[in-house]
Amino acid sequence: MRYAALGAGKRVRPVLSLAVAELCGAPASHDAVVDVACAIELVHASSLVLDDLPSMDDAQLRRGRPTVHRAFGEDVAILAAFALLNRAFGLVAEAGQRLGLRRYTPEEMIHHLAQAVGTGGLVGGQALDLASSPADVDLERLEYIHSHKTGALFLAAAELGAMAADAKRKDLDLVSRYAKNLGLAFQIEDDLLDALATPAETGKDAKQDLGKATFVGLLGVDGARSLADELLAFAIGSLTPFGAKADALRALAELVAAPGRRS
Ligand code: GRG
Repeated sequence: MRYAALGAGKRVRPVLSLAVAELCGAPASHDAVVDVACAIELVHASSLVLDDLPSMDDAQLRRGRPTVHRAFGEDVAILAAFALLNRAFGLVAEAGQRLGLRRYTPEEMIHHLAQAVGTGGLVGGQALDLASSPADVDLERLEYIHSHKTGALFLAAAELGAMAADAKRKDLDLVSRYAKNLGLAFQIEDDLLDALATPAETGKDAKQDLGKATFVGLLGVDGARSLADELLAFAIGSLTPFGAKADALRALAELVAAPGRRS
């Protein structure tokens, strides 16, 4: 579990949670707010372990070192993934109680996380991805797959960050719109990296997406970049009502755009 959770990842999702919590008025250093952000990262770590399994992507390398099943065996990898997921739900339940919010209950926070993980989120996106051969996948289906497989956890990161700050419902809606667009743009940048970067740069297997439908495969490098730009512009547009208070989220969108901008 520690190997899966503490490797050299970018921590984009918990940073998103913390930046949203801060924007909505909670100190990002508050223990319970940090726990909520960590729960999001634990779900992400769990999803990477499962995604890498031989029956899924059969990946050898993750975060610059052997994948969990290669280091510890497939049996341990599966157990670690379940345990990380359980710990995530436990953390949200405990943090939700400690926060004692006015607008949201711990059950509501747990429900949002469950939505993100289940058939309407990561599991659903992954299942459709596994069931699709590249020839069946048009842009609409690809967007569906990745707004679930990748986007749903970005959405939950923002929602739970806002809830942890007891945000007004209208602010929750605005940051949700930001996060949905950011999540899909992040996936497109990930496709660009898979196509353009080396394993030394990504810490992952070379051309892991070969033989799969991707945004780069469907739109080409330039088309994928312009779709990512469009989504990031929508994301940033949702932040207008917050003014300068949302600068950290604007900076995060710029960071997400950076890796796929190589020639
Ligand atoms: C039950 C949690 C659970 C999942 C089951 C396996 C699965 C369903 C879904 C796979 C979801 C997945 C791994 C999507 C890929 C998302 C993605 C772009 C991962 C790379 O994220 P980065 O770049 O990785 O943030 P680091 O290593 O930086 O954290």
